[in-house]
Amino acid sequence: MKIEVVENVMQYNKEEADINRRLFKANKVFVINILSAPGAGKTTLIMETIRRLGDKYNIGVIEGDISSTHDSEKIKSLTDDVVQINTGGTCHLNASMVAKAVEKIDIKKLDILFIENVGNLICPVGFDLGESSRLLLSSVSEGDDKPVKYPKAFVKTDLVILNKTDMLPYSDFNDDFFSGKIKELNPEIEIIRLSCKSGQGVQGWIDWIENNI
Ligand SMILES: Nc1nc2c(ncn2[C@@H]2O[C@H](COP(=O)(O)OP(=O)(O)OP(=O)(O)O)[C@@H](O)[C@H]2O)c(=O)[nH]1
Ligand SMILES: [Mg+2]
Repeated sequence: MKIEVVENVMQYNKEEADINRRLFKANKVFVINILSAPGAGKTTLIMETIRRLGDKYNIGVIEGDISSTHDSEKIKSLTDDVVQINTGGTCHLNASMVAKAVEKIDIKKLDILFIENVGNLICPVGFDLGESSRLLLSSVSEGDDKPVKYPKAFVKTDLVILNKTDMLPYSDFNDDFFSGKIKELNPEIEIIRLSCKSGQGVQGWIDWIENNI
């Protein structure tokens, strides 16, 4: 009985995600769902991307957090097209929350929509939001063992970014171990290494967007 309820929830989410996907496609919006642990740099990466691509594309942002408008206020300094979802304790976004948030944005005028998921490497993984691509953002300060401990997050993604590479000289992060584990889990996946702080490698991410949009 319990299993049936869980399946129903996931089936409902899938149907809602498909509706979102059709809406995004009809409006030619490239939607990127960003997953990471808390503090890996999702908001910083979104802001850096808007700084670099904001003159060329109309970029909107849906900010997912358990509470507060802290991140959306930062984004607001760069674009008006930002909507905050406060999940009120739920540890991930779902497709219905995104559908409601999208009603508050002029989706027709957007080229790119970032969805910053709730910082968490477990719960958001199973919830399709209707995105075009999923990005798993990891960072040097979290350690090199995240692919071992949270494997599903590294399997169900279209791209992995390793952020905060400016911290490599001050840490014992082993990139061979990190990338080796990811390749075992997801042999075809691309890994982009960058630092939002120094700017090193960020162009690789910008190129990835422009090649996939
Ligand atoms: N050293 C260094 N710090 C960074 C880098 N990118 C982001 N940070 C810092 O990391 C901290 C967290 O960054 P955020 O962008 O808020 O991270 P987040 O993933 O959005 O965090 P949550 O929304 O709380 O999950 C901030 O103090 C950033 O300035 C980087 O490349 N290098
Ligand atoms: Mg954030």
